[in-house]
Amino acid sequence: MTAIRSAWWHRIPGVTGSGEQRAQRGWIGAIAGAATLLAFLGAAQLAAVVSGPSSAPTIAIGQLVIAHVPLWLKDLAITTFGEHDKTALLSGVYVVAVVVAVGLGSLGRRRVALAGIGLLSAVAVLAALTRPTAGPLWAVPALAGGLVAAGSYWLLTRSAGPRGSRVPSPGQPGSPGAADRLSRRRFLTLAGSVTAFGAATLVTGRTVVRGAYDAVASRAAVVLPRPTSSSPKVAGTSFDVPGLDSYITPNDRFYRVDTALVVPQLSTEDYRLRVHGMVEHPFEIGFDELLAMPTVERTVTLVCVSDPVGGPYLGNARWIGVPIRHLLERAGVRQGADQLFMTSSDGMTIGADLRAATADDAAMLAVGMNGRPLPFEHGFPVRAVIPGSYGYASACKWLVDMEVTTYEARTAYWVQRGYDRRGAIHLESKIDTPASFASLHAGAVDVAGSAWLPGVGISRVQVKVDDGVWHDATLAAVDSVDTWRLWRWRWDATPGTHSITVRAVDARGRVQTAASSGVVPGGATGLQSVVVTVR
Ligand SMILES: Nc1nc2c(c(=O)[nH]1)N[C@H]1C(S)=C(S)[C@@H](COP(=O)(O)O)O[C@H]1N2
Ligand SMILES: [Mo]
Repeated sequence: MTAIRSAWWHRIPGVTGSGEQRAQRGWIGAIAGAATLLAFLGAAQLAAVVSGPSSAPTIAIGQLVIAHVPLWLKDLAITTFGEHDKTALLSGVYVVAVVVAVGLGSLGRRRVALAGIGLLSAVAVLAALTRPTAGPLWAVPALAGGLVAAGSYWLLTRSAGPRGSRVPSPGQPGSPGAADRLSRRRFLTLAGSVTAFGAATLVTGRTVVRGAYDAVASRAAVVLPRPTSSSPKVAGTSFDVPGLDSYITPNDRFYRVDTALVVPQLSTEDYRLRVHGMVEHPFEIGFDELLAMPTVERTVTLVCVSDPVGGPYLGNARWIGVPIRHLLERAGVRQGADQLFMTSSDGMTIGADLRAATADDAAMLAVGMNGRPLPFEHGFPVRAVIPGSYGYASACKWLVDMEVTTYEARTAYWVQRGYDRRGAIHLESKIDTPASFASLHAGAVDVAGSAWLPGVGISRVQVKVDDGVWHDATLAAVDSVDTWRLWRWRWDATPGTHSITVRAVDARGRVQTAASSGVVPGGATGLQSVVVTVR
């Protein structure tokens, strides 16, 4: 009751305190809260022009959440939202902010609201300053947002109250009802203006800030080197079966997994890669100098540890890049090192097995993907590709730092969160077609999919129907042992409900395990089955 009595919107003339009017006043407070939040976000977004898109409050808070999210929740988010996990997270941040702002606003208490604005600014400042790549300027957006929000709120609440000269006194023209309407109109006009200001700065601020920090022109100017060595272009790497993945995954269909709410934009002109740690000659290298080194083109399949059995988080591309071993030969690796610890421009850390990173030329710092400069989402201008380990333990995107070290000395991001440090990819296979629960006609049915163990290769794929015998599938050609291998099997389908199961055998003769394990800590294992109905 005290809260209601002390609410600022109670000063609007004509309030008698009836339940209906109170509810109406609550609405006014809620509108003030929502408008103030929008002003905060908009002003902060615009101010982020001095510090970059990642310093904006929603992004900084979102990144803070990502850094602390428990593994089960992260896996739940990936399985529920797939590659829309980032949109889902940002929507969550917005929803919480709106609920809190509207809730606090509807209390109608200035102190509570101002405390709320202060708290929001403080959280956003802290979130921004604790990001791994933050500078002191990263505090600016949230501070600017807080100031503008406090000002907006003050204006809004003042407009609704009778303070100052606007109190209608006896003898003045106008009844209390008219003053009430006047006051409300004034409030709504102001609320509309604050909302419009917030929305406009939010939308234009986003465009302005992204534009100021993008590297689109830099990427457009990149001319990829002609690889000094290229794996042969092999015929017969795919089958003409509808629903089967293509051997090479087009860039715009390649899966994307990372923790970046804003895709980093590094220009090649400013690009520097540091090579240091347990080496004789630490050095820094720029983009052009890197491209001047001998380059290779190799086809390598990338797999995410979060890929469930039969899942979509893998892809195969032809990468152009500089073998990591050339860089490390130049640096001179010292005895005792066993880890290549990589850091990206957005502060991700990825530790790769040093031996795997130097064993073969296919372990490279890639600059090209399927004949194009790396897309921004896939690590422009430089990323690592190391066959045989899941992405979290090999494939650092937006790479800016390589430290030769030991597993003992340095622990990478996902390993800190419970994943296996080596991250060796498991021998796996999947069925692309028919889809689960497909309804088919009896007779010839094409069953097809892929199987992979990058670094080793696939020698055989087998398919069985229900509890029948294993049949050998036909294998497509591959241009290296580092890629998935497409397979097909012609099934003479009989009416009824059937399950189709696949398994692979690697080039060393090992059979894919049927034992199923979950994603954490070392990646999923088990056999994929699809259930289909044949009429
Ligand atoms: N900088 C950075 N690099 C990263 C990641 C990341 O979050 N940040 N994710 C890794 C993971 S978990 C995977 S599976 C691969 C995915 O690469 P892609 O998005 O190009 O398919 O990138 C790896 N490199
Ligand atoms: Mo991953």
